[in-house]
Amino acid sequence: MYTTELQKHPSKPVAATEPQELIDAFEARVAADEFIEPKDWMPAAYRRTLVRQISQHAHSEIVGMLPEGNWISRAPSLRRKAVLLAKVQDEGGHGLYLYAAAETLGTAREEMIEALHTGKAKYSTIFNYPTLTWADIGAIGWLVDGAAIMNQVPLQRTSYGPYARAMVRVCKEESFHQRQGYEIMMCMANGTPEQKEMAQDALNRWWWPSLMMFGPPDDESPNTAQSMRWRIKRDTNDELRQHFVDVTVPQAEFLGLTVPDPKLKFNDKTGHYEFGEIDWSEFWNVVKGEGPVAKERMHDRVKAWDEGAWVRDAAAAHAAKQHGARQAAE
Ligand code: FAQ
Repeated sequence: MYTTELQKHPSKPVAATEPQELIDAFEARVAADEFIEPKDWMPAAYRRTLVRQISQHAHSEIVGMLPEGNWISRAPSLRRKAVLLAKVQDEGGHGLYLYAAAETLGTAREEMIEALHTGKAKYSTIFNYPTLTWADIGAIGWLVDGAAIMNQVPLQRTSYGPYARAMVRVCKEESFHQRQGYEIMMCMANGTPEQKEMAQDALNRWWWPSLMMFGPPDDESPNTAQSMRWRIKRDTNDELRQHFVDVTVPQAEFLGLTVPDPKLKFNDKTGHYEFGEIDWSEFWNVVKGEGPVAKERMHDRVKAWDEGAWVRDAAAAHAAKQHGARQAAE
């Protein structure tokens, strides 16, 4: 089964064998907001946490190409096709920067890909939901890229240098993606009654899974406390989720669409929206590999990897040839 294993103790305490003076120096640098770089000393658990998070982030970008890639040939105009094609290519690029950032921690890309394909590594739950209509492409750009930006902007200041720097470009591109999604939603919400209905239906289906993207509630998030101490995460899951709701609800109102949450209510005292209970059993089922299209996604990923073998072989042969030619010339 394409399950994603749940680790019981993902951020084990720093091993007793690690010299205390190195740990102290590392923690002082993190506390001073210095970037940790690949050749710097770091606790093994910090390295493990980063490889876990960055590789899962990379997998999410690559698997995330599938639901939208599915619509390139069906986009309603040449302009829409070109824009969507560019967006899907951007997501592929994000995956590559992220794999490269994770590789600087000493884990081979093949190892990470193998973990994805065998169900040992996770990727974002959101990509296990199907894209049923063109309005879903608008909803993904608006909500999914919107949630991704909310999470990734603070990651530009994450404590590991290569991850933080990769995020700078990713965030610029995601911001463009969010706008293209919102523009699709504006066209549909202001179109025919049938188009508006499609836009509302897409919002109904993507709203709750988008809120789940931020991860479990803080009191059920085993990694948050340590990741916040190490400044890998800059905000907690619940803080980012609340920020997303506060920013996105007025956008839905502007579209004339209704957020599918009868408990949604603006609280004048706190200045935040209150929202209904998230179905966490659905979230954990999807994390465990039981999402509506989880098996299809993994099948398509493995197929793409297998069918791309000749491209990787050709690129490696070309690089070896170039290297040989350079050596002969020296
Ligand atoms: N899906 O203790 P926490 C995108 C797992 S990019 C699946 O809170 P943590 C771009 C979590 O891994 C979207 N699993 O964990 C795009 C952990 O299991 P583990 C991806 C999830 O790491 C747009 C366990 O639950 N973005 O969309 C999820 O502190 C459009 C306990 O959770 C990133 O990856 C989930 N939603 O916080 C592409 C951002 N949530 O690993 C195409 C970077 C939690 O211990 C089209 N990552 N889990 O076995 C992060 O910020 C964090 O890793 C969190 C989770 C916030 C996702």
